Amino acid sequence: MSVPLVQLVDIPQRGDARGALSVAELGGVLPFAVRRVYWIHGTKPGVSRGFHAHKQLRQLCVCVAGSVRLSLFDGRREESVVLDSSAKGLLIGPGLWREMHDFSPDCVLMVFADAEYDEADYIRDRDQFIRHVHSS
Ligand code: T46
Repeated sequence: MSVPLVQLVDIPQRGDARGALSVAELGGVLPFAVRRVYWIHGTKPGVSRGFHAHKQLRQLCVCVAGSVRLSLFDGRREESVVLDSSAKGLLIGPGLWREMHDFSPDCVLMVFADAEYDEADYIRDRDQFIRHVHSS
């Protein structure tokens, strides 16, 4: 049986009567040490993002406000998931073409990454990505 492309993890909720608190820590929900955090927000209406894959990078995506649909493609299969809760994280490993669609106006997508930004780790051409996965 094939492994699902969409790997969702439950983010521990430590809120109390005062409000919510969500935790992502190494050894908990994070399977890697974080070297970079970025967040995607203010995406204009109708705009889609992503359209690339990474050769090595591992990431955990958490939609901390609003919603967004992520689609993942491994060169053969495509799966899609709507992220609309800060209690769920999406783990994305290397070798997956990702696209982000249907951003709500208030969407804030926080991304924890296991490496610093490196443009050389990106494959931004879909045909090149397909060749890359079929040759490895
Ligand atoms: C990913 C998806 C989910 C930097 O200078 N440093 C950074 O850490 C990042 C992430 C981007 N940039 C620059 C590179 C571009 O000039 O910011 C600009 C926008 O980046 P990009 O077009 O790659 O953004 P998205 O939203 O299409 O993709 C991002 C991540 O780049 C990518 O790793 O997996 O979010």
